[in-house]
This record gives sequence, structure tokens and C-alpha cells, in this order.
Amino acid sequence: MSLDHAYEDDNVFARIIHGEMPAAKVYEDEAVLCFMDAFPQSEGHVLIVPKDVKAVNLLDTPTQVLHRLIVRTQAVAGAVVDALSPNGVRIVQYNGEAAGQSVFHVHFHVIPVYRDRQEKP
Ligand code: DGP
Repeated sequence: MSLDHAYEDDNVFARIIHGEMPAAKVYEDEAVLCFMDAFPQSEGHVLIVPKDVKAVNLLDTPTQVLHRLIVRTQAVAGAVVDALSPNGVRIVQYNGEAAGQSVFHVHFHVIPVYRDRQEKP
């Protein structure tokens, strides 16, 4: 189920995965890539994307891929908390343009929250 968008091979995350666009990578293995969000909502905003599946959103994503994504998301969140000591951390994931999705390759956001900083909600 792709909601309002079909998968496009030239989406920006696919281009980053294939080395066609630069990104500040923080973790990579054969299945998952994690890199800094280019338009961060707060310091330490990281994106977690699968490398080996053409999935637009959560609903398209095979269960075993989702498992690897959420396990890696947990690890990244822990590393961000250790490194930056935020007061909280949001795990965010949008499905469909109406829900706020803008890049149509499934991904999770790790967004640290700092109580005393004025940052985007
Ligand atoms: P979403 O709205 O959930 O589809 O989030 C997409 C995120 O991707 C958004 O926070 C901005 C980020 N983003 C968009 N283009 C690029 C890019 O070229 N490089 C990086 N690193 N992040 C990008």
C-alpha cells in the first residue's frame, strides 16, 4: 500500500544510499543507513533508512526490514542521548504527504528534545 506516492528510484534517500548525493553518515551496515537530517528539527536529528527495499512507507515495508529499522533506531537514539544529553527524544515516522511525509522512501526520525532550547516542534 503506497498511499499517495509510488516508489521512485531517484528519491533523495535512494541517491544518498547509492552514493550519488552526500550525507553525514553516522552508521551503516548491509541493510540500514543512518545519517544526519539536512534540515534538522534539533541538534542531533538523525534519519534511519533501509538500504535494500523499495518501500515508500511503513505500510509497504516487510516485517523483517521493519525489525532491523526499529532496532537500529533504538541504538541511534541511545547514542544521541549519550552524546548530547537531551531531555527527551522523539521517534517520528510519517506515512503519506497528508501526514507530513516529504521523502517517499520509508524512514524513521530520531529527534532529540532540549527543554531549554527554542527549536522547531
Ligand atoms: P519526512 O517529512 O518524514 O519525509 O522527512 C524527510 C526528512 O528528510 C526531512 O526532515 C528533511 C530531510 N531531508 C530532505 N532532503 C534531504 C537531503 O538531501 N539530505 C538529508 N540528509 N536530509 C534530507
